Amino acid sequence: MRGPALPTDVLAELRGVVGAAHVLTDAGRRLGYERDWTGRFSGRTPAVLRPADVDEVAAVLACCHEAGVAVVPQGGNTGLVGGGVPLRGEVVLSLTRLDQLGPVDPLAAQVTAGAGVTLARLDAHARSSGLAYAVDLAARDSATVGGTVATNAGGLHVVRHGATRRQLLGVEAVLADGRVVSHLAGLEKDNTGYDLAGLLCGSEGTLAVVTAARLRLVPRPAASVAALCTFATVHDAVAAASDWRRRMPALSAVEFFLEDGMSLVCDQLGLARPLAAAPVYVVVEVADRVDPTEELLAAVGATAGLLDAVVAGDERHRRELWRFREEQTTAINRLGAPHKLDVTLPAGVLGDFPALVREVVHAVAPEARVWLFGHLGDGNVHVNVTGPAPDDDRVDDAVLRRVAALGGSISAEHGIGTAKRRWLHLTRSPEELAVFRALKDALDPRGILNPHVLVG
Ligand code: 2HG
Ligand code: ZN
Repeated sequence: MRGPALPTDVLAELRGVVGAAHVLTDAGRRLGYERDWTGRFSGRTPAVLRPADVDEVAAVLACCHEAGVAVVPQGGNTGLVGGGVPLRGEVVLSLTRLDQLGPVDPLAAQVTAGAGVTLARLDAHARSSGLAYAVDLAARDSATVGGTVATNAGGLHVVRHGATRRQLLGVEAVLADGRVVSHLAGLEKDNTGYDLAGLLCGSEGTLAVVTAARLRLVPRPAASVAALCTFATVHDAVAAASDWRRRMPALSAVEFFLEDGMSLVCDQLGLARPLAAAPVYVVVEVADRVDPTEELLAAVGATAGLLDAVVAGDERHRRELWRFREEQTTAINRLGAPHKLDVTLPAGVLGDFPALVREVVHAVAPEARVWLFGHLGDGNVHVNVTGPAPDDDRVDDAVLRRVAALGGSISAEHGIGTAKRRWLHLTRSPEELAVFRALKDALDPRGILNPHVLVG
């Protein structure tokens, strides 16, 4: 099957830049780049380009800019808002071959990583110097530095270390017309004008293509201990999370899911339940230089409203407990492409949110199933809705409007992509959106970078 057309002279020039073997035009080889992980967002591309380094990225963009060819940058293709797939015939610019890792600077606790380095590889590299990369998420083996910078990815340890922007000391990036901007010295104090790295972080490939990043590393904890706790209500779990935050400076994760999610994961994976069934499950983890087991046991033991808890006795057990939380996404996806509504709520409304959101969803889609899980420690709920057709966005509309009315954000950590473009105005003022537009027009005047995403 042929994809959308690209002028023959442009295709020939691109082949000259990256080598014919790295211009994928046949349907079978394009497929994995054309469809997002959930299967909800897909399109067709005339070609997938796989440059090897920043110079090739620059030459590709110069060529596409000249020819007015739209480009979608793509990392590990693990995004969940349709921000990295060709929606209307764009060329896909895959950055996975930019996988160079610089030496860890032990004095500064920093490293420079190419856009295509996966989070798992980056963390393994940091480990050899007794350090760690703070951003971790279930898609760690595929998600890349470039993609996580472009989306300001959050993940499991935001409660302790913040999201990607907090780890970022500088970027190398290619502008729409092929010019390279690079600021990778990694000086902790560098107050010399606009923070381009901060701007490109979370810009979702609409302002420039990130090719490398200078990243902060954190001390590698000697021991991580996790417990799985159960509660009767989300209110109780929220109060526990707040209490743990106060008591345990080394708290590294507070994650929740509900009984239907536990049941789904156990059924699908054939896992035995680690605790008696309960309405709410929370994984709490503490990571420290010295074994924090006693600290965690004391904090969990003193938790008001706790129904039951199991503390992982060793590393294998800790990983087993995490599986119940980390497998939520894959288990739900097996039911059919869900509507993914990644939202943050103020702490004060989190407890009421589950009942509220079900009411909102069922008012527009009575048959829909609502799955809730996420990062309780930072108020981030992943509302997954299965049932409605992928292009029926009445549920998205109702939920996002309600979240905004409650003072929350319509995207906590996944970004806007194409999925939430229509609702960006709910959490960004007309003045802010005008600034977004001015930045886009200044940096990408021909509108070739990810044109149907975020501000597109
Ligand atoms: C997670 O926290 C990811 O597991 C995915 O952000 C969330 O599947 C989702 O909705
Ligand atoms: Zn998440």
